[in-house]
Amino acid sequence: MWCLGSWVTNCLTVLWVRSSTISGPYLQRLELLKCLAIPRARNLVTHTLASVAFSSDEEVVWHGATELFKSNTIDGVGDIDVDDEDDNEVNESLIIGEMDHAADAHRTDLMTMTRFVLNEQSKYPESRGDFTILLSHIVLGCKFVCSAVNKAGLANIIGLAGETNVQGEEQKKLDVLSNEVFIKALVSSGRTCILVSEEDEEATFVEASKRGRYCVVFDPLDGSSNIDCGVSIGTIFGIYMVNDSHEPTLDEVLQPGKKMLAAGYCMYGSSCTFVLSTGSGVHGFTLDPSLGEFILTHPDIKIPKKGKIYSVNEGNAKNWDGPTTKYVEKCKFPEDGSSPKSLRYIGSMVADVHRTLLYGGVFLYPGDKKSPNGKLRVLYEVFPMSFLMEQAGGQAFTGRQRALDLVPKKIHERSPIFLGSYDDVEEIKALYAAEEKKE
Ligand code: FDP
Repeated sequence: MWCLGSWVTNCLTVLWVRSSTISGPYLQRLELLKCLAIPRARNLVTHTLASVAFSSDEEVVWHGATELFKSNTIDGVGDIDVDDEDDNEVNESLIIGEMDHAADAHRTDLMTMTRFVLNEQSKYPESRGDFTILLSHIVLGCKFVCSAVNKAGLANIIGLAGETNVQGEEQKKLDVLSNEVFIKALVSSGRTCILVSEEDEEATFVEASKRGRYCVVFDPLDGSSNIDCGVSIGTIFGIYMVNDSHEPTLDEVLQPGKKMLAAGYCMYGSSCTFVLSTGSGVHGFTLDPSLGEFILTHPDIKIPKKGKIYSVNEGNAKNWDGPTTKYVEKCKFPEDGSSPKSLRYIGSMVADVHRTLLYGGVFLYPGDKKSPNGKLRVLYEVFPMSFLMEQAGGQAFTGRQRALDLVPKKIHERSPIFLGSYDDVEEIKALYAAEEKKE
């Protein structure tokens, strides 16, 4: 007799592991558990993993897991005996009710993000699975933020938190929440050393007992001026590896973007999309809300070599320099008889870059007379997006140099940026080169 209640208890026992001790094989085992066709039990496993990952305190984890177990038991999961005739009816409708979707019938071999990264990891026998663990914590943060963004209007968490961030911008509640979630998830992964967040003036140095080899630079909720009107926003991140995790210094993150090991973003839009590069191409995953898993939907994204769209805040045009002005003029009035480019500007970097990556064209946030360094931050906006563009076959340029060659001097430094299709950025580079010759 197989009792589902004890099966769930077994799952919880398996999950009774501190997040810092989760290893690659352990994640594989979890994947297996989650793939089992018992939706409620699978959700329980997923949620329990979330509580494990968010706390490094064993008491808190155990208490959280027990509470979760209890609350899931109340609606009839924990005590269903599959072999008991009376319970069978409930159980079958429970399972069949949740599985009876045409789409589910076709889903037979799902490439989840964890599976994808584990596959990649298996190419490097010396790999200890640390990166996979780190990524699973970033993904967890993104799922949490995605859920919070979706519920924002309902839960009344939209609105000002009454604080300003280091850029002098008003902070929204969702920004604060997202930042806390990511900091906690990253620290509790036991794999990070230094964290740089757009929301925090100073970098976070992880205490020695929880320290790992990675530095994560991130903007937990980019495009926050769009929160209140429901426009797509996102999380952007880049990952470096430290040389010395015993005595880490800020120099570990003040590195050129080309030294990043991985970069990506998660877009909270009409669907939740996670785009990742670990240095061998760019891959896109879409969150399947019914599974709670990111599924590979856009393998090996390549940006079109030339695009038909330009994306810029034209409201700043009066302050632009010569090459930017000339380029935008050429987009509207091409001299070679070709059709003008279309203008698309959302004002949310993740959404504008995502469209550029898929449809081609160019996204620019240039410097101008008022703000010579533009608006976008080098470490957690310019670098990750430039890394992705190059990995997808495009280019990223600052107006002076390849964006990924830039060496930041401060963690919140800004830089002008022109990124997108190879040929379009080439045109912009030619205009800046011509300007330089004149000087
Ligand atoms: P936001 O101010 O809404 O947080 O750097 C943040 C950013 O958005 C980017 O996401 C976006 O591309 C840019 O600023 C938009 O700036 P403008 O409003 O000046 O166009």
